[in-house]
Amino acid sequence: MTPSIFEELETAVIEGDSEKSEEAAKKALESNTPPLEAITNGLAKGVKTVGDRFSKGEVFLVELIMAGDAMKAGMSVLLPVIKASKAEVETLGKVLLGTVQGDIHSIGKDIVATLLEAEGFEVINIGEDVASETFVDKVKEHNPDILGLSSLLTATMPMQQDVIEKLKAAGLDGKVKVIIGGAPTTQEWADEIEADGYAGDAVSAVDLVKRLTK
Ligand code: B1M
Repeated sequence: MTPSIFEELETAVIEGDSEKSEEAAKKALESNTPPLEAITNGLAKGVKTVGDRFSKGEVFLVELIMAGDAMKAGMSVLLPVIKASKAEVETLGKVLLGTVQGDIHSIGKDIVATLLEAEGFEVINIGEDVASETFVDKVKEHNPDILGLSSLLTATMPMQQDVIEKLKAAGLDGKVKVIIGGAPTTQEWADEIEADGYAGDAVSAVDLVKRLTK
């Protein structure tokens, strides 16, 4: 049986094959598959499978790296299309986004950034492994409506709290709303660290930002 386009995307990431991933992403667009569906039902499933195998000790770090690269290769085809899909004239608000210190996971954050841009927000994506002090400095510099903190490692979740505490110490609480996300984070964690919101995926992150900027 011919594999579906989602299976092709998923397999390309599981195999850590960046070229195949890019080709499958182009094929998805040619067959009018919505790009976000290609990411969530294809690429992201593949990277999750490899992540699960990694945590069971079935694959090594090199496979994890290759899967991440293959996911990014597919996304490099799909994200620009999402971004271009809804060109808003008016900016709905400004969002500063980054992954906290000690954490280099970028993929989920970059999807959040692209969806927000597609919905008409100005997004300043300051990257990964961002020191808490840098978040504070960037908030002062750009004066965003929302600060988004991504964390994919249990070990780096406390850095989300650290940023919030440093914002308070700098007298910036109340001036910017802080939202958190990333696989190990939860609403309970957001409540505990007094973040203004939590989102479990990129679509709910957009809903949350819209709610908070209304
Ligand atoms: Co790493 N890694 N990794 N990794 N990695 C995880 C996170 C892990 C769960 C794998 C596992 O063991 N099963 C595990 C963390 C365990 C834990 O702490 N709970 C892990 C580990 C241990 C590590 C290393 C420590 C491995 C090592 O070196 N021994 C190391 C850490 C490096 C570091 O950061 N200091 C490491 C490295 C890497 C790579 C570099 C190889 C690569 C990242 C490449 C890159 O991002 N440029 C990588 C990858 C690819 C993964 C997995 C497989 C996939 C992550 C991903 O991109 N998912 C991951 C396993 C997994 O998640 N199942 C894993 C797809 C993405 C679309 O989903 O990121 O969850 P996600 O984003 C979602 C939501 O979470 C949400 O929206 C996104 C889209 O819907 N979201 C937000 C994310 N940020 C948000 C922010 C928001 C709102 C929503 O508001 C601000």
